[in-house]
Amino acid sequence: MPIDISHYLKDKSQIIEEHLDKLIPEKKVPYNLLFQAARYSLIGGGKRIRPLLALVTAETLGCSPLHGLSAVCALEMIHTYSLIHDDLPCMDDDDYRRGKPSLHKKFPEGHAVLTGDFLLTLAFDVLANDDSLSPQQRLGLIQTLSKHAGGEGMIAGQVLDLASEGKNINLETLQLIHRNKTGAMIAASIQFGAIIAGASQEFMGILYSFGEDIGLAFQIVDDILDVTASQKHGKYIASDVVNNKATYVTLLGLDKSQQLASDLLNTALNKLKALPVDATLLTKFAQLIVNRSF
Ligand code: GRG
Repeated sequence: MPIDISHYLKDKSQIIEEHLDKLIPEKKVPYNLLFQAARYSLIGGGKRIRPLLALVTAETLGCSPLHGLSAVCALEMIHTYSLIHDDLPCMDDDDYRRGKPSLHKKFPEGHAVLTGDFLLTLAFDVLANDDSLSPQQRLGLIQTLSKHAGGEGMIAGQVLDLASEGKNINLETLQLIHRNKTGAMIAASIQFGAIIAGASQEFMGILYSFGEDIGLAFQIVDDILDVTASQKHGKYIASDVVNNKATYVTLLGLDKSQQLASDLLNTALNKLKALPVDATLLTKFAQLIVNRSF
């Protein structure tokens, strides 16, 4: 029977949601505010693209469903911390996130900084302690995450992004920013799935390259949606314009950006053909990510 990908992803998202809820319970401690704030940002919002990508990749490689569930939740913790910090007045200064007030609008700003720090730290704690995985796998995941979320990935991209605000940058610099700021965590998510499934170096390389293409396509689509969603909702000015940021749309225009995202998707999907497995799930999910409308 053909796979109903939407149904499949909805089921898995629900499981991720319940697991995140268990990983960050409220606590009867004098500093429970920290757990409340972490739960405010982490639970009940977001598309869960990164943990879902890791689970779908692992399953594509023949791993039993939900193996490494705690480990993939660490990806969502890092992603959520990055959104909390990105929304702060010293960065993008966004008042809303995931359909509700940003964390620093709901809690004192200092708490928002600390909650981001907490989620960042907790992610590595969760990885180190996922006893469904071997010590070697846990180490591999910790190495992958520290590299892609850190100074050779997401933080590097964010620094470049901040430094480029209000400047005329070229396409090469924009691509470097996007590949690091957003693409690195998407590629890391695919690598998580490959490590959890115990993939060979050869398969790991193919999947990683697939992840890099999808990661860049994801961000190009985000640039496109920033413009098209603001047009649709009657906002004349997209948030990237407000923040004086160069995007694929400002550098290439809407049509060329759309074409580039679609070319990247096709290139990525062709890479999957080299894998001796049925990659239907991963293919459908990648198509959904690149063709998403929110
Ligand atoms: C502060 C260290 C640090 C890094 C921030 C990821 C990031 C770097 C900033 C986010 C800014 C942003 C909105 C970038 C656009 C692409 C992106 C990451 C969108 C949000 O990801 P989704 O669409 O969000 O997966 P949900 O809410 O569905 O999880």
